[in-house]
Amino acid sequence: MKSIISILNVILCVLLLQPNASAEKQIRLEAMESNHQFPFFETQTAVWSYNGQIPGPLIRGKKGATLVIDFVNKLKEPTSIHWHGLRIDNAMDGVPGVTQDPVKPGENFGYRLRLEDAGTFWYHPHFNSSEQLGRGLKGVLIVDEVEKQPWSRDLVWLMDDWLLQKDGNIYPHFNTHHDLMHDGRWGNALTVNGKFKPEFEVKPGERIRLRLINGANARIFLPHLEGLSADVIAVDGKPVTQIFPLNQFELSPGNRIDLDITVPSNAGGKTYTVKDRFTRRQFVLASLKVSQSESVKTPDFIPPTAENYIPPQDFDNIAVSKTWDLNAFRGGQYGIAWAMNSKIWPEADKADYPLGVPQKIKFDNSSTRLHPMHIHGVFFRVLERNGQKAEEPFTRDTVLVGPRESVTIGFIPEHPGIWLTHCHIQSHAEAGMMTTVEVKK
Ligand SMILES: [Cu+2]
Repeated sequence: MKSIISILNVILCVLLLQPNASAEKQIRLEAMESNHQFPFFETQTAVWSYNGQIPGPLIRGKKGATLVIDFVNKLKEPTSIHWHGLRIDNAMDGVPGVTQDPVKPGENFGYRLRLEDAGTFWYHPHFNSSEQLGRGLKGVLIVDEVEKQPWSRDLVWLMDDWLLQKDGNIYPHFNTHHDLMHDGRWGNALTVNGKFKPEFEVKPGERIRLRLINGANARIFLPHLEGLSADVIAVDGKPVTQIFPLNQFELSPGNRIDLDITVPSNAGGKTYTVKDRFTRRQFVLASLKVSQSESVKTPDFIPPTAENYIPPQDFDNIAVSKTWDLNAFRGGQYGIAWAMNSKIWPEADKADYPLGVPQKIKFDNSSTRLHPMHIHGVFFRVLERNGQKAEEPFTRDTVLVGPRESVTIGFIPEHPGIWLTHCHIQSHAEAGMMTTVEVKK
């Protein structure tokens, strides 16, 4: 009898330990006012955060699982949470006025997210976004592959910048004339995971998956790893179709890249810095400090690629179904309006498409400013830049459209609903640069 019980116990333990991909995971998120210690100041800085943490809690779930998020708004103004890059049920997309009502102070909202794609995603509000993101509301969401990959280490770096005053407070004016005349609100303090130039200890021989997320309001990052080579294995939460070396990859607000880095086995005691080279003035973002310990065995494997995901040739015989001209005019609630086809949100020039039919869209930037254009709920492929064929071996959910540049993208509408489409420079979006793509069943 005893042995039967112990066998049953073993079976029960195995069942409990068995990773269940379709499981539900409960998470509670509270948007609140809190404090954060920046190293530059003696006093703490008042911020808005999720659960009192800067950045917000790292949320992880396995592909196929469902995250059940009990969200509470403890701010003094309405808010919402958008799950950037996740292809989910439209009602869970977190866009007030489009997919849900704003979550008022003191109210709750239940988000139910079925994790369809493994990769690097993030979350942030979609209400008064310039201010709410600028005060700190953001966090990373990682969807793990069902088959665990043998990385020595998985590092997550949420890159951000803060506009801080000399007294340590956040500069309290948002969507200013200056921000709108330029490329939005650029901060004066760059952080990785809320820290200034953090050091990450690694071991010689380790193979690291480094996930870079640009959570800034407007700043573009051009990460450069000094003395280390890296391969890009995923862009915007989707494996690339062909792995390529990291050279000049511009991460605009919203973009993510996953890098494959091997620490040389003889690098014990070395420190590798990671710099941002987008502006003329280079900034150190963070560094990898290699311990003096013995070299570990470097895992030998090839990260998965997404070979057949919306191949560019699928769009060869398709005409552009929508062109959005991106430009500004005088007017709107801030005096300068950022428009798509001369219309500002909510008076937008929208698009609608039948489910499953490949579409081509063109963003025509007739302004001299930057516009990282993001479409909710889809991965798209860049097909052309300024009429020239683009050769990007990956798909995206956000593409930087440079001054006077035109970018043609292709995608297949796979999820019904109304999906917001906007510039990810928060103040441009707040000043009108938003519209929707409706996918009809
Ligand atoms: Cu813009």
